[in-house]
Amino acid sequence: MKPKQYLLWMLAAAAVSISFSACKPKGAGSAMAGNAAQRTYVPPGQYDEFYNFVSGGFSGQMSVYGLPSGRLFRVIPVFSVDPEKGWGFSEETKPMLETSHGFIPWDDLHHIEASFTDGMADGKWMFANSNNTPRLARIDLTTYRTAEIIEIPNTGGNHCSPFTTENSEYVIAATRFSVPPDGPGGDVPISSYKENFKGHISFVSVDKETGEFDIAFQLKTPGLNFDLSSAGKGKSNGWLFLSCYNSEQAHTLLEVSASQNDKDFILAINWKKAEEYFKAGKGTKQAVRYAHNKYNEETHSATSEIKTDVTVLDLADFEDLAYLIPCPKSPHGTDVNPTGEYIIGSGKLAALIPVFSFDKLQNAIANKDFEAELYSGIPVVKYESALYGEVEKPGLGPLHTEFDDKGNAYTSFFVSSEVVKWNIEKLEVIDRQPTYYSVGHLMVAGGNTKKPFGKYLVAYNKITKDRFLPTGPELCHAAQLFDISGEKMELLLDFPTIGEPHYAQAVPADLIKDNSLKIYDINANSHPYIAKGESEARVERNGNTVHVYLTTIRSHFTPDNIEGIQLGDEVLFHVTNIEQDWDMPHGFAIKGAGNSELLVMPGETQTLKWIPDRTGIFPMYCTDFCSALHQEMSGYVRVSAKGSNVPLTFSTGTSQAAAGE
Ligand code: K7E
Ligand code: CUA
Repeated sequence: MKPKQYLLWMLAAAAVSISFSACKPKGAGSAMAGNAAQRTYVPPGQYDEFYNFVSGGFSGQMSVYGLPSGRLFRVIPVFSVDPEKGWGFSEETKPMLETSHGFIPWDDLHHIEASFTDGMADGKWMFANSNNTPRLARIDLTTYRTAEIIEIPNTGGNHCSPFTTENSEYVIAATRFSVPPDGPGGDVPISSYKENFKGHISFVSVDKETGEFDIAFQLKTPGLNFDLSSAGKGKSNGWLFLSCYNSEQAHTLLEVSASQNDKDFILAINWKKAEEYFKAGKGTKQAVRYAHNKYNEETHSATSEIKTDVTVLDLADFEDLAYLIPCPKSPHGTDVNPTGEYIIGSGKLAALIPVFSFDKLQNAIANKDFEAELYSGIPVVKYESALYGEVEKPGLGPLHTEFDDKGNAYTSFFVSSEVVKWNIEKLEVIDRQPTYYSVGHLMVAGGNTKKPFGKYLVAYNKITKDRFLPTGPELCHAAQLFDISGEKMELLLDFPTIGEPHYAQAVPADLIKDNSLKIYDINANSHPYIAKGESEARVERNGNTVHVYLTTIRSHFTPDNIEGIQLGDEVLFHVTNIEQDWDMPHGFAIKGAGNSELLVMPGETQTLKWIPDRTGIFPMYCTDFCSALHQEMSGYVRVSAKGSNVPLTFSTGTSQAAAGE
């Protein structure tokens, strides 16, 4: 965009933002279904039709809602600590947040994508990205917990991630900010961007049975900013399409300097070919450092390991891996339709939507129908040669597109604050509905799979002023549910969300609800500090470390009286919940502890570290209302001066036992 055009666009954007703060978008209310309440009402005791897994943005969490009710079921800490669950506070979960930079208890989670089998969500896992310190997470849909986090080397901001291939062969993660590759060579002038800054696209393999991640290989690219991507499906399976902005390779004031070119690119990668090269031993091993963290369900403990190399294939060394497709005006989303034939680009500053054809792209590549080579050797396919057609005047500022089961696409428009339904083959707009306000991502149930369910669309909106009761300077972000089963979209429901929602997935409840874990089998618990029953509960001193093997069952701790702790001790409460009933967690907290509670599931062991800072009596108690006598579920710890002659003892009821040395 020329600077003048840019100015015009800014003015247009400003006008829209003024108008929506002054009055509701045109047609407000008209698209609201008259019987909306009935259609979203899930009567008490009944289940929702879909699970909706929604990114929590800068809260670092993923939240789980029901559709169509919008009811919130669970918040899952992913790149965050969560005092409600003790996640990141218990000794067992801390390693999940280790990185090559040390312990990092926060990140910015933008995208959630399901594990796929044959292009359909298989209900095993959800994958999530972190946008700041580059990481990829796998969330287990039996425990609704984060099972694994892997750090991504050579990457500066893991925004273009995670995108799953048709059979979850790989979860793909690409860098948002190109940066010099990891290692000592990174100390270069920022102005040397064009020579020294590179992009990397990581192919993280997923074990079919366990889901375990491994970085198979990376592709090194010219210094571009990758925004989003979609793996091909059906006929385009084996290809990957990534939107890139900053084709200008600017390194300052990107708002203007990265908006100069009329067109940026979609980078099309033949990943099956890249995989062949990798398997044939091509590429070079680079020394890097990245953390790989796994949670073990049997030891109930996470481990963190630093890995030290990665195989990199440089696109400059291969002729047939990558092609650039010109795409108007700073593309954001790039989305592949259910048949795999159409690739939809969304230029953030564009007033049209380009639809590319996979068949035409293949022909153009076969015929070398290129307009140029850029960045030392990547062919640029002619725009017209890859283009199926353009949707004219769809709205302002397209961001993301999802699909239904009837050949229609739904695109979110940030600037004009609406969702637009259009027919892919005819390139015609069918319907448009305002959102309140400034929609980012949108999601159709199954909308990124080979067979969308197509019943519901959810818009995830950035601004909610005047939609909910005010709560100070910060208002909630929100989701809006539309019924898309008819010709016109109908607004059914607004519901607030946790953090800032970006992408989301919806999975039919029937596919996963019966897989939900009810308890951990205590006989399979191999935590090194388990007490399998009250008879194994005890206190042991090892120098200045005191291990408390503590059990919980309705409604007492064993032991519940402990004496002989001294100042200077580090006390580790290893709490085993010996219940074997569903929905029977117990909590644990002690006065002055510098972390959160523990919330321990039936059959699980978790450890709270406590370093007392003064002498006296310290109450401990169960934090989860577990029975009528929950309030009685408590105990005392006595702390004496260092070197005191109070013996180490523990008891429950009247039996007073001397603690083991
Ligand atoms: Cu929110 Cu996917 Cu980070 Cu668009 S991105 S809105
Ligand atoms: Cu156990 Cu309350």
